[in-house]
Amino acid sequence: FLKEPLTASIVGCPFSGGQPRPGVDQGPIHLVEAGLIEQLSGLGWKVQFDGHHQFEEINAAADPPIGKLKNPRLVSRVSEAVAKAVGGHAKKGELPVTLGGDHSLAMGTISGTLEAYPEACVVWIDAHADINTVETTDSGNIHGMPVSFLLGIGSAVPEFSWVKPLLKSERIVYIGLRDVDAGEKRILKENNIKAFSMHEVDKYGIGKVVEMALDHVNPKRDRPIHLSFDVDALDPSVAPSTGTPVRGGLTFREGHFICEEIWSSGLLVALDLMEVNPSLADAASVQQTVAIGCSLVRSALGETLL
Ligand code: 5AB
Ligand code: MN
Ligand code: MN
Ligand code: MN
Repeated sequence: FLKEPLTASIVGCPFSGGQPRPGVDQGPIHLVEAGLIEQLSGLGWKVQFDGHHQFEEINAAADPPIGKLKNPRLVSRVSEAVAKAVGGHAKKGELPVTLGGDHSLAMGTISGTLEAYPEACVVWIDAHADINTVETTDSGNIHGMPVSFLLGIGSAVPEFSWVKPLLKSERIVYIGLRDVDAGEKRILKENNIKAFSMHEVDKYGIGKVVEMALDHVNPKRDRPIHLSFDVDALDPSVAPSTGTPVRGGLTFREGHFICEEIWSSGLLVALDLMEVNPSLADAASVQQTVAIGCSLVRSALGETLL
């Protein structure tokens, strides 16, 4: 699906409005400063990056909650801008690499991908399902909700009417889950959404899990793949600097293996690397998390061990 010369378009999204912890907006800046662009060039990619996105600002007074949802107008407008950016790159046959920022941004990135590739499927790597609806969310943090908006489940929020329910429930698969809210568990069951939790990773091994995951969303291995990777899928000992760490996560190798396999499929059309928060944890932990963010992206873009 990608055009030659292979071109990675970096969509830097310094955005934290989908959750309450400051600092996740610095994630993309740290990833780029750590040398990500040069590293991808080194792998042979043509890399386009013309600076991080400057998002419109809406102050808190002008953006009161809608129901429980926090910063709804800001999250909606930022994601809409991201959808346009990602969709534009995808339509040109470039690979959009979105650097978050919090995971509410995936509402935008996946909308953009599906606009360019209606048949695309989503592989969502996360400790969390991010599928709360207006009805089920407890926190009101929209980074825990993007998947429900993409599927069109839960009551519609007029502010988000630009998000088209373009994602079908059989076109998304999860790997790494271990902190799923009760309401989310119900939604996953009711909608027959395939999910491989850490239990399945332990039971079958990551190799078999990735194979089963792709068999589900991409049985003929002919659909474009959008990979949305939340660094909190990794164990906190591996990637400590993130807003909602949960113990018992993917190892360093398991995380990279997923990226390597998706690249090997030849079907990757969009990548998100989300929830790196350089203001959480000590300097060494930050450096470690940022370095792992970069190496996950490299693995997804074809870096091999041999
Ligand atoms: B993340 C929680 N389910 O809705 C909620 O980091 C956590 O993008 C969401 O995966 C975590 O607030 C969102 C409790
Ligand atoms: Mn997430
Ligand atoms: Mn998460
Ligand atoms: Mn988060």
